[in-house]
Amino acid sequence: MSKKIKDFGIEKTLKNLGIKEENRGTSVGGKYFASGKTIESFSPVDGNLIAKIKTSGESDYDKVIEMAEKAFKEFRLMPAPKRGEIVRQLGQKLRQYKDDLGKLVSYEMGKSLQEGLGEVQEMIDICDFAVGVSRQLHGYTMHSERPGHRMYEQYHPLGIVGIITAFNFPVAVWSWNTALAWICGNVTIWKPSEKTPLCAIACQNIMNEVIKENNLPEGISSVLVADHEIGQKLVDDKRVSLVSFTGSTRVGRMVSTNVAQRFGKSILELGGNNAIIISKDADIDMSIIGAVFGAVGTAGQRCTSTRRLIIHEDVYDEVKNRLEKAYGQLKIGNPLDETNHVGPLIDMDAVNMYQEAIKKGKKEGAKFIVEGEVLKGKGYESGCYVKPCIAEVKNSYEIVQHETFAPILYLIKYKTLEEAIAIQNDVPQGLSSAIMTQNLREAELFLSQAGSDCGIANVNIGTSGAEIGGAFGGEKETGGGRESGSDVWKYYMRRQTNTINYTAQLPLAQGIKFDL
Ligand code: UN1
Repeated sequence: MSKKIKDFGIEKTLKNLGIKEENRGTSVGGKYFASGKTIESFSPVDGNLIAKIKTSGESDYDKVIEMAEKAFKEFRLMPAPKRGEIVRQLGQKLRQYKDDLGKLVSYEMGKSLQEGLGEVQEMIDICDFAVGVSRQLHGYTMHSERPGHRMYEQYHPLGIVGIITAFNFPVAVWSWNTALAWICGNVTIWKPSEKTPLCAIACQNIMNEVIKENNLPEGISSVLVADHEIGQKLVDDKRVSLVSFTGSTRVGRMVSTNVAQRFGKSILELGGNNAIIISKDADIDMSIIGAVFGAVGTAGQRCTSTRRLIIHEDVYDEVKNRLEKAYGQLKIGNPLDETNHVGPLIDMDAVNMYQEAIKKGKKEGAKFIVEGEVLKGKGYESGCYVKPCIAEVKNSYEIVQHETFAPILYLIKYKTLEEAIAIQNDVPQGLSSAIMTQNLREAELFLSQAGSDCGIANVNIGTSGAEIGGAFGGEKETGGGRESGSDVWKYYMRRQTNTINYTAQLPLAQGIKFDL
């Protein structure tokens, strides 16, 4: 390993997280399956190879599923609050490993250390949340129309939950799914992004400790380190009751069709194209901070990143000038250094997409007020560092209608709030949205049924940084799925309506007579 990695202390981090040469791959409990090819994980921070990882082949896949099926038969019988206790222990372990895991997230994915730690905090928070929910998996009771009958509904676990996650939240999204899936009595198989396999292996190692200490069946949680072909098997597999997929709309469309074809369930968290409306009644200081963090945080690689600013004509020039100034002060560099605001993109493919988007935008007429560029020179050796940029556009430009996972911010001018809301909604995606205003009428209209059509709508907050307590997800091409808080647990269970007759007669519903 190179000296640079040693400087980051990444070797020690890997060691602390139990990542060794022999366990870098698919793991079910403490067992490893690695008959597939070897992949490499490079850090976008400095371009160095962090480690080689063994993937799973087809024969491994079936073993993983079989172990999960076996584990489910046992785990579903454990009372839900006891399963909650297991999740509580996972939360405790995550507290213990927070620093190391946060650092690995930052180094392997490229987000800032603060955001890496924040991601682990989200994992801890969802565990705490799920522990409480494990005692509240309740259904309704209804009054039967028949005398001497009782009617109620209850929720049962589904079985195997397949979790397919993206590189940008390499650990948190898994935990949102797993913590809830578990308290509901399911077992999980996680297919992480091939771009961030070490983060997943680290999580599984932490999980393995919980499994071992509680004598749980190994198959209740596994990480399947494999290519997209094995991912496809998971999607097509009838034994997988629910597929929770986070990724692009393009892939999500295929996942959803394939899962529906076999009548499986799916949760989809796909692309966003999030806007902040900045009203003439906005607190401009707050708006600038919200917009800049939303656009350049995680180098614009959150589903919830701010992609569009829809600005009232009266404050347009002021906002534009202040943004230009703020962008001039941004420090771009190593995300492990807390003084930097913007880290690298995940890889060269992402850099190419950033460049393509700028090119396309210019062709369509976008006027760049802060130009983008790929940074070169000292500290930028990985080739993944790009300059956040800002362009004045029309909402109808094709490039503006697309989600580009990069720090490109589009400015659009508006006159009336109705027009601003129409612009905000006039994209295929529907994840997150926000309005900056101190005017109650505007805020309420934005939140009303005539307002934002997104799954998340905020007032005086940016588009990113959702808390785990609310249901997270979006409408339209974002896929309609919901994850984490509120009553999202219901997605991970099957509903059963039960009617019990405690009389000696058999009256039929709807007054139907059937005498023999
Ligand atoms: C994502 O970008 O995939 O709201 C998830 C946020 C985070 C989650 C983002 N809590 O920015």
